[in-house]
Amino acid sequence: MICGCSKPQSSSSAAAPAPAPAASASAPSASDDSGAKVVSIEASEAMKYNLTSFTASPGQEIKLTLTNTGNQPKAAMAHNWILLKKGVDAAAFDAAALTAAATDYIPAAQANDIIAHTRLLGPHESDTITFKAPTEPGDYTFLCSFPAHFQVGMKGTLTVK
Ligand SMILES: [Cu+2]
Repeated sequence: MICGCSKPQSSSSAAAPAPAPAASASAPSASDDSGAKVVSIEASEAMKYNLTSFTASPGQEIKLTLTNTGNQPKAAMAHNWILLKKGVDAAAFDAAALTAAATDYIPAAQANDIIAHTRLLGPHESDTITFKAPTEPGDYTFLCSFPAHFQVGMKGTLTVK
């Protein structure tokens, strides 16, 4: 239709009630608005994760943040978080990662062993990734592949159930 009207369609600018502020700012480890499971993990200079096990439903979306709480330079002490597929030999994966410094200790030949991973974090850096939990119930190992960290226990388990 042709509309010569000059009157701008008052598109609810000022009159519109402000949308209710999202009441979801809290809820630290539950779910966000999309139903994703929110997980926050700290990686310390003690070469440990502060969270070594958590659960998810099959196929659930997971929003995971890894934070490196340490002060040491990245070359000496960095951390990542790598979730391996079921049945992958974590020790063998970690051994392969040792030679993958050029790719931040993510071994290219083992890319198929990985469900999800963060980037390698220097001091006080953090990274947030979103991925879907496996659909098959069971235990899935996660680890830090920076040299020696897995061997001293920088690992944990995601249980899908
Ligand atoms: Cu580490």
